[in-house]
Amino acid sequence: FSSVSTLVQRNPSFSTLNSDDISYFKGLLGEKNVIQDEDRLETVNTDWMHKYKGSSKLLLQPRSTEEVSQILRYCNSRCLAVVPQAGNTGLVGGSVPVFDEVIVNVGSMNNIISFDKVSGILVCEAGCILENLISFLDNQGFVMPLDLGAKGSCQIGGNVSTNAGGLRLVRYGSLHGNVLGLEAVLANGDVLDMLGTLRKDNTGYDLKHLFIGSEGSLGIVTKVSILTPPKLSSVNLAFLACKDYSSCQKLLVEAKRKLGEILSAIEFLDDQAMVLVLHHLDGVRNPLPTSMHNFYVLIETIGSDDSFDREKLEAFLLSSMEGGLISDGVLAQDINQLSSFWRIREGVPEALMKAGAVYKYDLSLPVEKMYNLVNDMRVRLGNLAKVVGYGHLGDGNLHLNISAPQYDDAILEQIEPYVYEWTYKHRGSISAEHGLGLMKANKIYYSKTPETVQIMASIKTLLDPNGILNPYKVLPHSINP
Ligand code: FAD
Ligand code: 2HG
Ligand code: ZN
Repeated sequence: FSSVSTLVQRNPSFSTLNSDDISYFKGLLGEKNVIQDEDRLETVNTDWMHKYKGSSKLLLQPRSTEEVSQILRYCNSRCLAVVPQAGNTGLVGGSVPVFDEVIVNVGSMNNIISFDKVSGILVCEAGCILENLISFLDNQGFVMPLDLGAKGSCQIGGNVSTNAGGLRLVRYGSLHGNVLGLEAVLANGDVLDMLGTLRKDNTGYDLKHLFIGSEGSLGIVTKVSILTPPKLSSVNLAFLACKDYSSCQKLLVEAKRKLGEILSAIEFLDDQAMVLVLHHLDGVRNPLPTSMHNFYVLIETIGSDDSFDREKLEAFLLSSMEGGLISDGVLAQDINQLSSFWRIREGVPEALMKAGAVYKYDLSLPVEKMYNLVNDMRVRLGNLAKVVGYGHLGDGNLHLNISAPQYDDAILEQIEPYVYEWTYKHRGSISAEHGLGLMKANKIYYSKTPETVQIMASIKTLLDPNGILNPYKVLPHSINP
């Protein structure tokens, strides 16, 4: 486990749990929603990467906004620190306690409240699992504007709280655009009802945006309303090979120009990522097996006219092949092939997990320079570790992952602060879509000015004066002890 928690001191103003607290929670939620079982606690204290580990003694599972409100009101009055946790698939150490914070998971609040088939507006509780929402909408003839590899476990409340990006952001835009409203419970138990379903509402400050991407530091999200686009009948996916990164980038520019209105995803992975996927994931094979290529790009289109879309995509692929941007490629012939191609891209994080220790960096960078960082890192690290590059090409979002047999300070010293300085120098973001969590709370100044961070801290103090919500995360420890 990371020694990261040794860098942070437990805030002495927080209380520790006592038997009266447990009795109160049992009275409020019933015995079975107050979890003290050691095995269960071991799981919820540990993050997806098995890199961050807390020592919470209590997991609470409320079933209603009112229960969330009572929990927070009580915790605030007792100065008990709280970590909101959803699917626990976060990758920055934000969803697990650092010390003994009480874990609150709204996973039992998983009802769909309403779905309007005319507007496509879905209103649901925050504990709904993303994949379940995708299936529900599919049956209704609609799609979620958000899709990501962790869909089987992550909850919409977790997605909203991290402002998750994912595979279709290039088409549908971010949750700041798609979330029309939400309900959140503040640290003092007050319920903020901002659960609007309007496309347009300019009545003053749009406070819901504070909760989108605030990683549980300002309140617990309990309900969400989200705009969902209609499902279109024609989906095509090409799995392509490129000889160098410059070809991937040119392919992106061409795809935006020539496939614009039907382009729904454009993702890439390098040969190192492909090697790991083929080695560590069962049943995965390379769709372009004749030789290994340096880069692979997935281009997906979604449209309403099958023959038109297919023709358009085929013409694009042919001209890209003739222009030398693509060295090989294959189009998915059926739904099974389509999901097997996606499995390769979505499986990269899992393959890296199986390969050993992993250092993850999730960066927004100018797309034309993005891969230079991967090359620079390879030079810096030599034989110490494997450097893998993949991500959301269409969004300028690089996932730089560094894989090693085990965590090693000598490796970390080669990576940090170099990676953050590189990103700062290119005016990028040190967190494109995963958030800051515990991992990057102290690194915020690489991407935000001191004046901006100060306003963030003032908002935190206004909404959570005792600092009980997800302490040690998001804001730097100097101003968020
Ligand atoms: P958690 O991990 O449980 O929590 C995340 C943060 O939100 C924590 O800070 C937590 O305190 C807070 N939180 C959770 N629920 C609430 C709530 N109800 N109210 C307030 N705060 C809350 N991310 C992307 O952006 N794009 C991707 O493509 C992507 N792919 C992934 C693929 C894999 C295989 C994995 C493991 C992760 C991936 N992620 C991706 C990261 C992660 O899945 C997302 O950040 C996701 O949105 C987290 O949701 P969760 O339900 O697991 O939340
Ligand atoms: C993805 O796009 C996720 O696969 C995870 O955002 C990235 O693990 C990572 O670094
Ligand atoms: Zn991603």
